[in-house]
Amino acid sequence: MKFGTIITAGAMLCLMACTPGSNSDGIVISNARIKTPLTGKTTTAGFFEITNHGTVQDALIGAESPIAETVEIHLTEMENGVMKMRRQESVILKPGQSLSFKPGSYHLMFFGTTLKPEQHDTALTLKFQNAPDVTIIAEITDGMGGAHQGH
Ligand SMILES: [Cu+2]
Repeated sequence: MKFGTIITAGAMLCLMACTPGSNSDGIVISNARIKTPLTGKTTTAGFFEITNHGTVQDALIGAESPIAETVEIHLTEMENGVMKMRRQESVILKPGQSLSFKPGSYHLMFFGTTLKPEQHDTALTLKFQNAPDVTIIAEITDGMGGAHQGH
């Protein structure tokens, strides 16, 4: 019984730890996904989780992907009761800090997006102030409901 439990926990850990991309500086990115652009639109949003397992502060300073002409870092905030988003030059990652890029918070914005028919994933490269780039595979999905109204 106990053995089975341990195996299950190990398998779950693997699901979370074996797919993410990471670099030698201990920045780990997981659960990357990009919204399928709405029909006729070329702008969309992308999300992921990021953790700085390293011992020094770093910062996310940009992103790129073969599916988009440009990718920006955005932050959605409430301002006088209205949701607004602002482009961010960088996002600080303190040692040990985890950040969730998600609807209504930090997110990536893809402009000039073109997908091949039936394309289900794409490379996504994240750039850092100090650490080397990290390239991961992001899933392209529409199952994120209302993630980024206004685009
Ligand atoms: Cu945005």
